Amino acid sequence: MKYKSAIVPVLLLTRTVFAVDICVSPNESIPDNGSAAVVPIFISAANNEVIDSVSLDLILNHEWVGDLHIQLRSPSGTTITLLDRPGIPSTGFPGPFGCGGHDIICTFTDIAVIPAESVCSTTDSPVIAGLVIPSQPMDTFHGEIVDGTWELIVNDMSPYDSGEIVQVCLTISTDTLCTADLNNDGDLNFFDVSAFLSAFSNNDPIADFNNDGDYNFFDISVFLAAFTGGC
Ligand SMILES: [Ca+2]
Ligand SMILES: [Ca+2]
Ligand SMILES: [Ca+2]
Ligand SMILES: [Ca+2]
Repeated sequence: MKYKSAIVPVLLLTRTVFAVDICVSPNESIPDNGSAAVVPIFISAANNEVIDSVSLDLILNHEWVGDLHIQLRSPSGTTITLLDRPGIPSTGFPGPFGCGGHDIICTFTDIAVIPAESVCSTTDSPVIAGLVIPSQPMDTFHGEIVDGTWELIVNDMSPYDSGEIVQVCLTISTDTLCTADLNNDGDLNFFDVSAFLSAFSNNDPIADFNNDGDYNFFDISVFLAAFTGGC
């Protein structure tokens, strides 16, 4: 008597397998009330490594943090604002020119509980410290490729007080896309093979596994390698 197994292997669509933790120390002056200071951060990763989460550590000296507008741009060109002139618009304290505190030593992360914009003191230095929530969520980058040039973009929006970017560290965890899961259901099984063969016979670009515009043995070979490699 033959039995059919009722157990179907369940494989996750993606897995977190890769993490980047890279620092640069530009010691770059921020033009006072002028053009942006841009710090490039180069990351090399396979192009099926996509972003799960991002955080950024920043050490920045400045005499008046309320002058600062800080953004982070991904290799895909998505730009989020990390800090947008803390204390502006003013609600009384600290006054019309924003937070007059000195210096930043902080980590911008979505898991913080205090918005960076809400922190101000005239006595604490660094005034923006510890874990802080960026103006726009880091999760905006979720699912984008990691590989390429990231940019920290810092503007000083007001005359008289100035500063410099001392150090920037980018920490990124990634997911690896499961390319053989062609029906995108999180499992690798007969249905993916069937979907591949159907796409292959129709010259559907999803079957062009080696990305050369042709549909031939090499695509079958790359697909089978991805399939047997699992997710
Ligand atoms: Ca603001
Ligand atoms: Ca200034
Ligand atoms: Ca599947
Ligand atoms: Ca091909």
